[in-house]
Amino acid sequence: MKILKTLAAIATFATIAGSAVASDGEASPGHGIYVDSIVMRDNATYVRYGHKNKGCAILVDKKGRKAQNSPNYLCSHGADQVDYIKHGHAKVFAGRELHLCTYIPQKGLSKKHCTGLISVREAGDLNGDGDINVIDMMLLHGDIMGTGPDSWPANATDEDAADLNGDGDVNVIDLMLLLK
Ligand SMILES: [Ca+2]
Ligand SMILES: [Ca+2]
Repeated sequence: MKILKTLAAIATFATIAGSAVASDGEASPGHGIYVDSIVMRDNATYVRYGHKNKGCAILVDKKGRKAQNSPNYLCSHGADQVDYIKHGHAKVFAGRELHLCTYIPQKGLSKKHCTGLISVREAGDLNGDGDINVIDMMLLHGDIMGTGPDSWPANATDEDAADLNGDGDVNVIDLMLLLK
């Protein structure tokens, strides 16, 4: 709790932290697929996406290279799906820009049908600046206490990056994990 008090004492810097929030490229609608966030958490990459189309989606980098292999096609239909890809099967790292492209087994990858690019974020990097530091701790503390800057979260990736244990809630457990 001592750390919490320290964080509260420096909460006035929250507005400064808020101004440093980096905005990810908002994903634009693809061919029946959209992606909200790609967050690395523990030993997996979590993709929050919606899928209203036949076929599957696959993560692709901006040069058109597949960022995952075939067993990890994202095929769930319906909105707000979350799927994860174990590391080792995907060349995914924080800061990499990826998008989802339609993949139909008979036709292969369709580069014409892709979402907008979105930066891969490591859980705990709330502001997306590539580091996990005291600014992220202040943002998370402010979010939990309801005293954070209005500028955060700026997008779905910000929100998902705050959920360190991936249980769907942002609370003091996530803060404890961030402080480790
Ligand atoms: Ca950060
Ligand atoms: Ca959580």
